[in-house]
Amino acid sequence: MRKFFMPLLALAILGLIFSGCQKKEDVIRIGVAGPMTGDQAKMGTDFKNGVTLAVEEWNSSGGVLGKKIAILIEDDQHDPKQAVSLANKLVNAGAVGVIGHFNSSCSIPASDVYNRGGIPMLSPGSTNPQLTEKGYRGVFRVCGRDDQQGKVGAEFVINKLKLKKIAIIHDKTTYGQGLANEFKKFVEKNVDVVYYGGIIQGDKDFKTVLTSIKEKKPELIYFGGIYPEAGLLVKQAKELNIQAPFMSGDGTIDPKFIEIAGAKAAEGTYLTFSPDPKKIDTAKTFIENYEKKFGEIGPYSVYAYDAANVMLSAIKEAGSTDGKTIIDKLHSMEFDGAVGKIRFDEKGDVTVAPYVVWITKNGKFEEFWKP
Ligand code: ABU
Repeated sequence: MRKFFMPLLALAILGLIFSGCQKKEDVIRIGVAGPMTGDQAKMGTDFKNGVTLAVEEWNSSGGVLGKKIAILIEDDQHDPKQAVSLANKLVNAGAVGVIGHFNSSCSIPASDVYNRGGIPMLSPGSTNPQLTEKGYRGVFRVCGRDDQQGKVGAEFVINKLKLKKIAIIHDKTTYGQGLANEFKKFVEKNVDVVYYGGIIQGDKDFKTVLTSIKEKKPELIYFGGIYPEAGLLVKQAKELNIQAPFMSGDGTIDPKFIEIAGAKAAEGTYLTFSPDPKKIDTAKTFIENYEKKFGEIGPYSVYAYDAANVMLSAIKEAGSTDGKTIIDKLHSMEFDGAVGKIRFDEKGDVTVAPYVVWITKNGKFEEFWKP
């Protein structure tokens, strides 16, 4: 009896192992990394939703290279150490490419890991120039850069608002301070910067710094940072009866900013960001499908969606999941994104990155000025 069952049992175990291995190799894994929890979770959720929609569309038409696509979602909590740790986890889990991260302070150190692992990373939202200045061939972004964004902000203050006296605050992060510095570099040729200083990301009370700024009587307060602190700054400025409007960048343009500041205090805030996807014909189907599934699009939903489609199109065209082959395709191809044609330069930046100025009006954001 034993003689009969033992070989059968061994065969069954082998079969199970074999089918398990087959299953593992039958999917192509794409990582998605960003702040999925905590005070910036809205941005990570927009990434996750955009990539999910793209992957579901690919999977419903057969996947890529005859395999289904699986998403590995990782939460960096906008912490650089956590970003490096999960980047290693994604490489070890066999991700063939990563869509992420959001924060430049996470994308930059994580890019070292992806570069060593030989896989491409495509950030939908990290705008600090340093990300693509390290010479890593596999690092790309589908958004613009803060040297472009800071310049447009400065042109707006000089040419449209014609201001003479402004204050600049930043959150001391790679992104926030970097953007504030780019803006300052361009604006101070024509405008007197009467205050320049940092706050701590995560702090809740900014009344001391705002009181110092009020005494200098600036005509506008520029903030380099993200919406949780931007919302509190604007709210507390209003409580201190500061009349000067605020201006900020792409880290602030989220409905959460208006929610935190309150619609009344947020009214009239200027923000630099890319043009409204609702005015772009090629984004129409994406917006309809996204809103049916997840509700209103966030600022980075479309960029995460485009980043995933770019990555998967490169894999399809490469006919391979080999990192170097995908990276070569990413450099040589032109992609049809929801926001328009996407092509990368030799650094991994998009060749076209328009920035415009938006304004907060009646609890919503609307496009206001083009350079
Ligand atoms: N660019 C928006 C904020 C994210 C970052 O670059 O850190």
